[in-house]
Amino acid sequence: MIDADLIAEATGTALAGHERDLDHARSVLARTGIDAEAVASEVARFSVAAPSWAMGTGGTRFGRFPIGGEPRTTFEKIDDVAALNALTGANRTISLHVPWDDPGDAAPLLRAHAAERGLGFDAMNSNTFQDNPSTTDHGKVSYKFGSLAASDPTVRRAAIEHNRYVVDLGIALGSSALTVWLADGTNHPGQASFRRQFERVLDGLCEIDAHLPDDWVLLTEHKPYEPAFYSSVNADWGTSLLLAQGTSVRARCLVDLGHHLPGTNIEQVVSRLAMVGRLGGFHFNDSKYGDDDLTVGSIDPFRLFLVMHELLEGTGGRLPDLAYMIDESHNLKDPIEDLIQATDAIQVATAQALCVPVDDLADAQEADDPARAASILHGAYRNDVRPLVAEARRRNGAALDPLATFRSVGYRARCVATRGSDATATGL
Ligand code: RM4
Ligand code: MN
Ligand code: MN
Repeated sequence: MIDADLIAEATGTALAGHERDLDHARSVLARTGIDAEAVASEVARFSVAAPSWAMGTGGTRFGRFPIGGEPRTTFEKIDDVAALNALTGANRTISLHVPWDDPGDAAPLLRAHAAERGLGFDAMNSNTFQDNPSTTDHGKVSYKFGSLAASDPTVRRAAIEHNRYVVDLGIALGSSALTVWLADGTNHPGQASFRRQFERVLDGLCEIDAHLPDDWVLLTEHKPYEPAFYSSVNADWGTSLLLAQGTSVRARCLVDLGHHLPGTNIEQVVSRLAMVGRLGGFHFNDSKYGDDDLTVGSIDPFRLFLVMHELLEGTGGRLPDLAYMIDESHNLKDPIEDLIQATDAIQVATAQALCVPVDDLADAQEADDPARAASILHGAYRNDVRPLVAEARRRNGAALDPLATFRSVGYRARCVATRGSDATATGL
């Protein structure tokens, strides 16, 4: 654990400087009619889930370079998320991927372990893209030729049963959403019928949705390619929307920022899905080329700002209640350090988006004045909102400078000492 006293001590030393920065930010924003208080309190309210499968170092098919002291169990992953949340105050939930993190009968214990640390469970994720040991519970099958879209009915049945099992686990954990990302697709033209694959996936999703409690939501996550390289069944937001609409009134689409072909206008995708009431969740990351799973906001922070701006459209300055999660792969950085930076980047982009004077922007748009519209939008983006984000952390009892605090308390070194220098985590 990261002791609250250590955080308070670090805050105490930096408090005077922070208050000067905050006063300055307040007065700059006041000149554009923005209430800094409203921005700080909305950022303080926001929370984004940490993924259980990225609490260890990631890798590529060319190799993996573990850093040691990684969580060996799901319980230890929760300990790491508790440490992260102590520093950021904005990661109050964890999202599990099953069977990478399958607590089985220990679900109530895991829930208690999380609750003792002030954490809850966000959307559950089902893995039917690998041949997993736990699939033996649902019939021994191979997902080589797909899961819900497979031509073999016993494979489809196993995939449906696995998803139902994940929902039951989620009920025991206090979750209320299931995210379905499928690798189903083809590598060769002619390998399968586009139509039949889509129809089978839709049938499967309907059966899974029927198993969900009333207050749950089913989220469909699209991705254009990988591991399927010729066609993916749920390849784009249009297909994802068709699947959600065909499944049930409550099914929603989840947008992973890395799951778009280069050049796609992601903020417009977000706007469309939100407009029709079918936007349900978010996976934050950044990318240069494909599903690179890099730190969100590290490559294109302006795009992240534009996405947050679209999310805020028509909400009166309150982020919609969606399943927000960070979905990154930390190949080089310490996973907790990467998650600290990711959380900060999302908070900064949120604060910048909250600084957009929306009425002025609407006037400029209606007056067909692109120069003024651009200057309003860029003006908001160029605000230095970092003192407001630090203030949001301070109000949540978290660190003014989470990365520096993480390093100064020596958390990872303690993990290496207790878990071992060769401890690696399950997941990506
Ligand atoms: C996929 C997708 C899913 C994640 C898996 C591990 O590319 O982003 O959300 O569950 O990776
Ligand atoms: Mn994802
Ligand atoms: Mn992905």
